[in-house]
Amino acid sequence: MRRVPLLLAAALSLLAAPASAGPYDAGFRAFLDGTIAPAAREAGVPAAVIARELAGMTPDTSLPGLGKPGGKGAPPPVNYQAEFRAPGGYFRDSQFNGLVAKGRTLARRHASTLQRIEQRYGVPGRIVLAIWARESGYGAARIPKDALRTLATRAYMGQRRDFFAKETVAALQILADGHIRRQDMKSSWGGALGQPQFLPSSFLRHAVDFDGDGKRDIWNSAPDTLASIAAYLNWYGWVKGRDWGYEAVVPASVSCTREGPDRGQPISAWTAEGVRRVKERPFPAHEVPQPGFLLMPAGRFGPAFIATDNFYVLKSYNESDVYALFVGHLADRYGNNTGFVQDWRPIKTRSRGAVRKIQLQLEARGHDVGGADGLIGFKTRRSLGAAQEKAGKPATCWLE
Ligand SMILES: [Ca+2]
Repeated sequence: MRRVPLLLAAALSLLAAPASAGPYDAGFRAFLDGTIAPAAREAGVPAAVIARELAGMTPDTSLPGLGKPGGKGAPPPVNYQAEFRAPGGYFRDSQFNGLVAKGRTLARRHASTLQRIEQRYGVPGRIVLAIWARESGYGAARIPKDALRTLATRAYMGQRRDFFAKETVAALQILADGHIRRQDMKSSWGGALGQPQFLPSSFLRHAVDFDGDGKRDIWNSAPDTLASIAAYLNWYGWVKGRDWGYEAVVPASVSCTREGPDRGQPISAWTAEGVRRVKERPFPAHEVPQPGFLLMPAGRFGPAFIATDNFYVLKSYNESDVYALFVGHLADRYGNNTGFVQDWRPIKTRSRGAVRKIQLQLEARGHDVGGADGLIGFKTRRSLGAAQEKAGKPATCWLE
């Protein structure tokens, strides 16, 4: 390998010297010293750790979603030009086949660990594996960022600054506790840590040392990662012995406006109204008296489901219905790798801005759309359906 000529090396080091400091470096320094460091001291992080970890830190202005620093600048607006993706786009067979094959291999490799995890936390191994897959490709995804710098930059000049200031302090606590070396504490661009993609506060509450080396290492240890995911779901109320949900056929007599976690009833009541499981399979006997919830992510244009409470526990990981359904469906596919029985039919999509406009119109007419954010959640779907019914049309619970 050729050595860099000495003169060139000197010129390069000049480029990196403070003479070429970024426009926000001084303000960021003042923010670290005046806001983050005192908060960290108050949280019990030793002064030596704070000084060591914050020394020489500059903001990472390459992160997306940053605004002007200093607390006054408005955060960058949501990109309302972006197309809202139809749910069916997330469920192509091609996306699942690779994940299923790799997941089966990993299920065998970690069989005894997953068994012990299920015994302790009540969460089935296939659910834990599916979240691992979704969050980091079973740990194979590149997680590129210096977590502390990413979080501190967001706290200084991103959206939700107070939230990220607390997460920055939590990240310092993780370092102070010695779970991971700074250079190995990697995050996504959003500041989510390691293979299960925990924010630092979630790490402090939920991360588990399951391989017994004294460190909660969700960056390098598969047992720690898997147990941490299960501990998280357990804490959010995973109901032991219940599944996440079942694909179901919903007759026209049961309105799609009855979707949602606040409109549940015993599964036996749904079946009494004519809701059936696909392929004429019965619901498992132990589930029948338990609560079930209608779930129709594409309204009448796609598969329908009777979800259990555990579906909403999956949503504690990520509040999107499509996310939770992806995890549940992948967990099912480790078995026989078959797709949904009902098709995702072609469906109307609009920009987030256009969806938001429709949501504001629905709100003006007294509907609850769960906040006009340009995304189509269950409250928006059933409000669309209610407006259709009021207009004397059959409800599709989707955009017209
Ligand atoms: Ca460990």
